Amino acid sequence: MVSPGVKFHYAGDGHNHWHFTDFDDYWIETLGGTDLRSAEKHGYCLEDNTTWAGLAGAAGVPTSPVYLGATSCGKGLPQALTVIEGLSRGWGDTYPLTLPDQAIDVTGLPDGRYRVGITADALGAVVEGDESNNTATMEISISGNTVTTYPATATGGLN
Ligand SMILES: [Ca+2]
Ligand SMILES: [Ca+2]
Ligand SMILES: [Cu+2]
Repeated sequence: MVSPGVKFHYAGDGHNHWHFTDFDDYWIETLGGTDLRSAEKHGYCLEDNTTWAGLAGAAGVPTSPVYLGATSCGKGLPQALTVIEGLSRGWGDTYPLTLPDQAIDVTGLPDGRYRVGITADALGAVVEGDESNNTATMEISISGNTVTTYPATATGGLN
């Protein structure tokens, strides 16, 4: 499907490659749904680095990665006129916690139970076959410097 609203920007802040702009939005909220804090990172160099078992072997799911950050995303090419990056069906792009800029600052939030959520394509640039499955949430509890996670209550993804 064609998505003319999709934008990319060159991230020179140590990434030195092109990011898919506003790919997602993620936040922490009260269990009653009141937003507390939002994330800062919304742009990514997308790559296929994680298989999703639920679609393994399904039609249109490549058995090996198609898009890899090392060979796509226009690394070191701020003047590029064409950039190819993406996520294949059945693949995800997992970000280890060591990658910078992903944190949600919870300074000042009291110990307790909260919900974290993420919405893919929150601004609606990507035209999808199903626009209703883009949000996932899970509950956590914060106690001092310890965060405990509880099973996810929804599934999500761009498709
Ligand atoms: Ca969409
Ligand atoms: Ca979707
Ligand atoms: Cu990057």
